[in-house]
Amino acid sequence: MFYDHQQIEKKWQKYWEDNKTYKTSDSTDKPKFYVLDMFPYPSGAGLHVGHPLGYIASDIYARFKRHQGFNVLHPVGYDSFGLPAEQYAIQTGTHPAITTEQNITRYEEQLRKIGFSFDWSREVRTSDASYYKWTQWIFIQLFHSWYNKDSDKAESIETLIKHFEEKGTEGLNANQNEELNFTSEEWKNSSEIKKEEILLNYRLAFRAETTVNWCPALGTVLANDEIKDGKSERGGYPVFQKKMMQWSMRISAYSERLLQGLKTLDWPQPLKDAQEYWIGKSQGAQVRFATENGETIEIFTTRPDTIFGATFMVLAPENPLVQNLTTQEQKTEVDQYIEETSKKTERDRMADVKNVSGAFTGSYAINPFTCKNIPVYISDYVLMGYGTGAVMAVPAHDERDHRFAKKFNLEIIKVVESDVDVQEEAYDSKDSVCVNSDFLNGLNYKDAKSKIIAEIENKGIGHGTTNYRQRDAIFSRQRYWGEPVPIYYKDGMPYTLPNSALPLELPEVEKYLPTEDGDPPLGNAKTFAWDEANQKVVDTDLIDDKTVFPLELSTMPGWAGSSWYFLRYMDPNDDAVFAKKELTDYWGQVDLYIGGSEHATGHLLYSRFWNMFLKDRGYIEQNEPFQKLINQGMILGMSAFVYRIDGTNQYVSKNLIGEYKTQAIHVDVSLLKGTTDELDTEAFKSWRPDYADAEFILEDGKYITGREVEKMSKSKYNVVNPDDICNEYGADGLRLYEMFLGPLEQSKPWNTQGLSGVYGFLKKFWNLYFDGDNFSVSDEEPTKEEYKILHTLIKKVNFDIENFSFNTSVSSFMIAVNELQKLKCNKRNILQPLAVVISPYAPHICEEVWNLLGNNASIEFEPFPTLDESYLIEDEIDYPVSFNGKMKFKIKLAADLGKEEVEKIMMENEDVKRFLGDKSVKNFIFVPKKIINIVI
Ligand code: ANZ
Repeated sequence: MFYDHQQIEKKWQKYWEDNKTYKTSDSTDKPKFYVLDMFPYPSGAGLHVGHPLGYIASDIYARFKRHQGFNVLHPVGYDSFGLPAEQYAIQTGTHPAITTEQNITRYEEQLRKIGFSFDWSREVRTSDASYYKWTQWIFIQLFHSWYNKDSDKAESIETLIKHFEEKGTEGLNANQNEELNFTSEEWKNSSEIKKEEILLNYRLAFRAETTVNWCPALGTVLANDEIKDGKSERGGYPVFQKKMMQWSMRISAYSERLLQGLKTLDWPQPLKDAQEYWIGKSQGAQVRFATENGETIEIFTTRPDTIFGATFMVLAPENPLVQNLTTQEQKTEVDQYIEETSKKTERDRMADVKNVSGAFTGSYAINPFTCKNIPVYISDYVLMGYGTGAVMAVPAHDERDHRFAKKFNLEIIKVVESDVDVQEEAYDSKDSVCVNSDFLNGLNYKDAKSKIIAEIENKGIGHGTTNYRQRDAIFSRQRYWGEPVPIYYKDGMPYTLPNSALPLELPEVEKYLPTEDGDPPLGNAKTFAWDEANQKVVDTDLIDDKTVFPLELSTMPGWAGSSWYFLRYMDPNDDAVFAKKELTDYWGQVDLYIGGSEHATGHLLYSRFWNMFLKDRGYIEQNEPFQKLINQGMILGMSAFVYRIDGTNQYVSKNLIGEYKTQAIHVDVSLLKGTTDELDTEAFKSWRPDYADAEFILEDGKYITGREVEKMSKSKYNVVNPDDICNEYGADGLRLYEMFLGPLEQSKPWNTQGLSGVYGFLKKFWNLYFDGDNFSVSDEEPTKEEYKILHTLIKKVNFDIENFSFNTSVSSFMIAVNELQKLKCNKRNILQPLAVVISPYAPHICEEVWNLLGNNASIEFEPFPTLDESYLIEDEIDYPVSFNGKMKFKIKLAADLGKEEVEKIMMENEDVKRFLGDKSVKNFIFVPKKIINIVI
């Protein structure tokens, strides 16, 4: 029977949609299972075959769990705010909402064609006002919260105000920007503005002057993970350091919990390592060094045990102390150096370890342990945002300090033995001991560290401390296409909008560029001011700073909406809460999350942070959002090249290049003939005007292109569109093939040629159910052999899916179907369960045969066939028979025979008699189902 995949797939996709087959109920007795994909940004280019890889894997898993009787939540949505639609708006004037809508329509069409079992009714879009209303609401909750280090969680700002009213700052243990000290009287006597200013110092969403990565070409601030090699990741524009007043999120308050939480997660180790490194916990001490002119320099060190070797100090050029420490003579040099530093990004500063540079301030500090005067320098290798922005330099034991000392001719004193390589960390070994100071002599690293910290505390010049590299996350973007921040300004202080005013909708603007005054694009909006008295958004012209106030003009970063979407899927249409507690309780954690490893230190940290915050404030129960996570590998493209002979419009076929001087040029893979490497030269000529009169040097009448594996990308012309594959081989073919390519986590090249293999398998599977053109399945009882094939497969697929080894399942399907075909098996008791086993991978064809088998309901909720191990038990064992341990021959014996019976049979066996000759048996060794060994 002809396997008409197009007709079958269309039919079932319509059936699923009409019958809402995958709509998930919230009230069932079934146990829950939450399978989530990292939702896509709907780009203009549409999907290529690399995108669905993870989605196919998660879909198989979701379907498998339904067969196992779980209530599965498997949603989809769009991360639909972002730069590309806005850049397009700047170039063309098309509203980003329009571009986004078009792109989503296209994505949805493509996704539906692949037959995913998404509950489409739960779709969310981060750019929908009904969604970002709740992103804004979470922002407001963060604004009205502070981090209490004693209770180790976020609390309402009200508890902080109460503390101030009762005790001022006394006994307060908070995560804050700056350490403040005031009494309850002082608090009570402060003006409203002063109080607001103080509270901003503690809020989890706060404003502070920060050095940011400013990208003038994009007109916005970028996060560190949005920058690659000093350029913006999108567009490759230069990025500069600039000080700006910015919204920030106090993620640093959660550093320790983010670190500890990792231990509870089933995530790939490299991903955990990346987060651990990013958070960057170091234990050491903060020490104050006095200077000659009365200033105090506070430093952070992880190696207080080396303090006897601190022969100079280095400050970050931005350190505010620099002004007071710089002497008149050194001022020009220092100012010039500061100016140079401002041009470098922090990344460049950290990366450039070879070229040390710096300037002397002219001042000296006093080493509190050696009591020697040590010079104070500034250098860009010390960063302002880390520790205290100052270091004690120990050139004998720190590589960067060593280079600096060499360049500026400074003293180098070795204070630790076996730490000679000036390698940080090289010195953790037990036998390293302190030298050169009576105080620490002979002590090892740990003891020296504790002793010196105790002494530092004793002297009252510092204390032991833990530092985290992770900084607070900058939250403002000077862009249009993002969530408006629900804040207005009164007397220069930020106030949140009331919840009743949410969503604060993105206003219309005429231009998507910054205003002439350098305000973000929202500054162009005509209606974007807050009327406090009437509690509504009004025309910007009405701002009088008495009752009508300006609204915040920056928008939220891309990561805001994606930091909580997994919660919205649990209750996507609720207008009263972001998600009802009973539903977040029921769905709990995401049980399986599949997505790319590029989100390691962005999305996956931010969403853990917001999740922990929502838990702290009692809105949800679970501490961690994503219990198990898998990073799918990349599907690589097979780029094709033509070879243009330099200075001509002549192209030489790959194997004839020889002496020609040529340039390899990417050609679109769709210009190749079928699945071969041969170029369709006519199609090539009409591809671009430049190639219209191209000439070719052919081999055997053909132009053979060069092929190379590269990242799949539109710019390399090697993308394969899943729509084309679905048309030709079916969605089932695409699904099976993507899994068949190799282990999920690995990167692997796409090779269209391999598709015919899985397509052949689907046809074979289909034909098991047909006799010629007639559907034909017999009710005859299957043989043991047939059952064995089925149950071997059930066992294998169960194991494979639970271990995310989808590729090996596909090979097992092929083996099973081949064997059944050989046996001409068409028995219902085999073919019916077989369809269920294969259906998570190839749902359309399985629905069709399931239906032909006379079942009316969808195959989706059919219990996964249970394994009957008895079919797998071997009836006969092919025993190797050894004499004195040497294998001589094999013999088939019934599997259930015991030692005595086997020995009896063996003693009468002609071969055994021959090998024995006249010798007698000293020992008869029998290991059931394994070996027979006769000792003579
Ligand atoms: C003395 C010392 C001796 C240091 C030694 C290291 C080795 P991690 O592990 O990353 O926390 N440091 C402190 N603040 C800095 C800043 N703002 N910019 C650049 N470097 C800074 O690194 C902590 C170490 O990095 C600190 O310990 C300090 O140098 C330096 F043999 O102090 B150390």
